[in-house]
Amino acid sequence: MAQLAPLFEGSDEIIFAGDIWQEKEHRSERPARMFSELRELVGAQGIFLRGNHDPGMEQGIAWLAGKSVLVTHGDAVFRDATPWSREMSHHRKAVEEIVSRYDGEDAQACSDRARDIALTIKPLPLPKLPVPFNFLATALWPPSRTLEMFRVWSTMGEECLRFLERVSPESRVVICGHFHRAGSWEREGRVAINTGSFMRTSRPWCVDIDDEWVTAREVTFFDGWKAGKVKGRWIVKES
Ligand SMILES: [Mn+2]
Repeated sequence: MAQLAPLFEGSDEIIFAGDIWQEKEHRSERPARMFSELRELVGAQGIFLRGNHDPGMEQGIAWLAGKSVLVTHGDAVFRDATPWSREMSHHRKAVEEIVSRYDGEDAQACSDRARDIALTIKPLPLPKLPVPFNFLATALWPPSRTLEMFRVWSTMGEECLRFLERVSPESRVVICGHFHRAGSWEREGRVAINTGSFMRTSRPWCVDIDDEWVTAREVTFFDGWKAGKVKGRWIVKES
């Protein structure tokens, strides 16, 4: 866990945008132990937002620089939270019932709706195949799921921008994860930043925010984790 420390140097607050660990029906004690080590490492500076894998955490959204920057996990962006999930077809009715309870179009309501959906959906066991074939099999079957994943993958930047415009038109930046695709998307003075996934073989981003600038950097793993190459830089508020 200490190898993460260089990433946090010089920060007053460190926001984690959800899915830090598998809170629901985890199979070993290791994730819970690692999560508590992480909490210890960042201490009072850490702000842990909930994601669909850890929906029990209290806070779902964080505002920075007034209401210029919104940080949230990303499942709030879609009305059905994780439309590509394997479990969705088994819980379609319950999900529709939750969606119908939320007509609010503010960020908090969208986040709460996503939390309720995450708490309702029970993870399905993976097929009994060796890793990584068990994951691959679920990604490729049924084909409608593969298509849905591809659709979300290719449109999620635009979706995040539309979400920000809908829930907080006065805001300029939305930062999330959830979609496992690091990148930035801009339209009409707004920017959506996705930090991607911190899973093995991924190239995640981190984002520095100060009074003036939002700076996205690629995280490198050589010789301890570090914030490396700048991938994008935006002024927090238009003057
Ligand atoms: Mn997620």
